[in-house]
Amino acid sequence: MQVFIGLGSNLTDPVAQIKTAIDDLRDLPDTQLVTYSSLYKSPPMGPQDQPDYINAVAVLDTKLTAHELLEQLQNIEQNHGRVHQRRWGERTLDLDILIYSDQIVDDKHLTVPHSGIPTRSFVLYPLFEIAPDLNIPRMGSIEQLIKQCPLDGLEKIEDISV
Ligand code: ROI
Repeated sequence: MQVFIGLGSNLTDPVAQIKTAIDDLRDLPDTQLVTYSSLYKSPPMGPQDQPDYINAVAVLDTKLTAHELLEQLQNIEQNHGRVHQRRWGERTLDLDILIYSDQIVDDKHLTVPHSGIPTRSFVLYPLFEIAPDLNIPRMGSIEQLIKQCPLDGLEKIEDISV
């Protein structure tokens, strides 16, 4: 299954958090890391009294189910000493399943495709970089979505290659 993962961090050396999280994705069982985007810097969505975020998007090819993958991602977040105190507040590492093949999931643990995709430049632009022809279930083409989403201060900061 082709899966897109959103990565975000704004605490404890965010660039290192994202790079090591990408290595952790590489080590997941029954999973291959296919590719990942550049790193992007973005002002916080939510309370403004928190540091800027580093964001990226990775693509996996996995045999794990969406819920098995969610559990693995939560383990990685915990291993990064995730702190997450207030709603929409700062975090060491956030790993979200953005898209899981063509599946629709909506239960108390997981909503896929991720409901924030259409309004979050820090998701859409890295996604467009690695999958410009993507069609997102129930949301439409990335090309159309990105036309309706301003950059909101998003900046590409560094190219890192696989
Ligand atoms: N804001 C930005 N810029 N990047 C994020 O990854 C991010 N993640 C979040 C909230 C708190 C909504 N804001 C964010 O979870």
